[in-house]
Amino acid sequence: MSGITCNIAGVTLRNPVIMASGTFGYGREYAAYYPLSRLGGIATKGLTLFPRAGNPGVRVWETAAGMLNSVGLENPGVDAFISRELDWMLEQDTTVLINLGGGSLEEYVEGAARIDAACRERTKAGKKLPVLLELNISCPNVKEGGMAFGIETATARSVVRAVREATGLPLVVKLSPNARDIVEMARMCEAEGADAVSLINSVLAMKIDIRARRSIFRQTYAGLSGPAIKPIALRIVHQTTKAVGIPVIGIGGIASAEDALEFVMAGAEAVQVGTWNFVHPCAGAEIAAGITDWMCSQGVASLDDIRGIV
Ligand code: RRO
Repeated sequence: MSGITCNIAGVTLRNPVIMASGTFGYGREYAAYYPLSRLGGIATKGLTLFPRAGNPGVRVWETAAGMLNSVGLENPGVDAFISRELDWMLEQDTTVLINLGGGSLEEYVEGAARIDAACRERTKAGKKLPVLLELNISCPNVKEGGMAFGIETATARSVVRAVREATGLPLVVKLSPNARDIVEMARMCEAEGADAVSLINSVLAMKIDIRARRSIFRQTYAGLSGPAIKPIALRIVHQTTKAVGIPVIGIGGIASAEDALEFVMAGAEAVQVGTWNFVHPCAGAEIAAGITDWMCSQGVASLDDIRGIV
């Protein structure tokens, strides 16, 4: 069904269902459950220029309708990703969103430049390259990076501008609901030449161990995701799509085709499924198939016919 494809910065996705960063690794474990070509795309675990061990102590905690995480950007670093994972991901016949975090402006720029060079090399070698760079300025769990750049628009602007100059790859900026003004942030991304924005990252939250009388998490706060945040995410996506002309990728608690369709009706070009991958490993493929079923049952030939209808 062609009406289910979507387009982000000239890259055509088979369907609008992308696996969210940090919930899908680099795809290898999930490939045992279904062909990853059933997905619109996969966002990698957040990468940084150098490897990071992540946060000590408790990293995940289930809540009534979602989960808290304090992973702390554990990743093998950009170079290891390029040498060990990138080619495998490109063979899976789906779009790859390379999620990039950083602890300083220089680290973001160097990380983006290395990813850009690796992609250029592969394009020259004749490889098809459905790759987007997803710039993460919204990680809530590391002191010296991520969200520190995504709260104030002026600070975020310097990162978006510098990364935009460092790469010709299609650029998606992943935004934080903890930003002072996320709509203004999205407008800034558009003005600085970003091709799309993705939102929302997890919501800063907390869990207290009343026996120990302290936070469960060493960093005190953690990121809340899952169905608990879906109505908030939907509201923010709706506000943002009305304010910018670039595509918005909706993220936040999507657990069914119906949830995904709500985001499309709010104006999202595509969606990301995160926490639900931990509940049902086949969630992504089932949600994509469910969207097609719904369209057939409703006589909707193209998602364009319902996108932003609300
Ligand atoms: O690794 C993390 O702790 C993390 C990241 Br990079 C992010 O972007 N969002 C999140 O909830 N956790």
